[in-house]
Amino acid sequence: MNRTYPRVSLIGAPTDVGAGHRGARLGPEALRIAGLGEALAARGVDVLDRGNLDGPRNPWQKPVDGYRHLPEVVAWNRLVMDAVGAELREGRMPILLGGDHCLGLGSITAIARHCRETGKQLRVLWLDAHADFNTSQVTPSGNIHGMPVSCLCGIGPEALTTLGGPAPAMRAEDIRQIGIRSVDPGEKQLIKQHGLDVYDMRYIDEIGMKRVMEEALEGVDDNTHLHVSFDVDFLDPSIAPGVGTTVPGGPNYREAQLVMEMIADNGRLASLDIVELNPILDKRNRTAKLSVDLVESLFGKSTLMRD
Ligand code: 5AB
Ligand code: MN
Ligand code: MN
Ligand code: MN
Repeated sequence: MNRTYPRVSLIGAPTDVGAGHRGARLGPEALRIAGLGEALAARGVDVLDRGNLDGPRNPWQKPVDGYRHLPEVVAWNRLVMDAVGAELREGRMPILLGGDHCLGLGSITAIARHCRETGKQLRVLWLDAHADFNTSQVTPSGNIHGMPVSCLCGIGPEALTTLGGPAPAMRAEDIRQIGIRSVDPGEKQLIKQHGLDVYDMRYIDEIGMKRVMEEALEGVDDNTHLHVSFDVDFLDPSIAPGVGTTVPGGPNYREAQLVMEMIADNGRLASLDIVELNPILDKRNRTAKLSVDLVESLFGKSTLMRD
């Protein structure tokens, strides 16, 4: 299969203001050191590393009214939204190097706006152990990296839900969540209420990753902007220890590869977040290297003889 890829821009967002552990701020450097840029270039991709965004430091405070570091989370997401939007306007594919997953809000807000401007349909694949659909009322932690999906759907503090304008950035039906295995009780109710499409580990065990991906990619056509939000804790912790919130029972190496390969075969990937990598908790940058390996598959490096 001969593939041509759009030009890619790497955007580093070195922060962990949305998380409950510190260390995800080192994610962008760990991914660079693991060779992300070089690996993409070796696949024939035109890659530009835009360096790191410069936002507020992590004040490391307790939550206030159910949110930890809300002003800092808003500031970082504005920076990310603007940076991602600028790449899209130039016709480049943004790859956001997080940073914690609160940044998915800024990234997808920019992408959703781009879709409205270009008349494209949006499809988000949310690869994660968690649904990230909490609110200040139901969150067990106050950590905003557990809230980006609800905020994108218009549920949350105004400063976050109106980041890109008065209307919600996204509809619940625009997203498919894959690999989910840790959902808080109040969060579960909200997910049901809003009808989110969740392919949890039980479902993956029962029908297999191939069919799950076929379902998740159904309807993704030439008129679709496909965004992948890859929370590294999606992966089983036995292969990916370098994350703040490990949950056992995740996809193994081959299942994760298949996810990436099937997205590559679909051919509509137009933007990507790589988030929640925490090098402080990693073993010799192993999780960063695995992430790079998986991104190579996302860009068509098949382990099989299909080329
Ligand atoms: B991640 C938890 N649901 O809200 C919460 O890593 C964990 O971006 C959130 O998926 C994990 O604190 C957020 C318990
Ligand atoms: Mn997440
Ligand atoms: Mn997660
Ligand atoms: Mn996490």
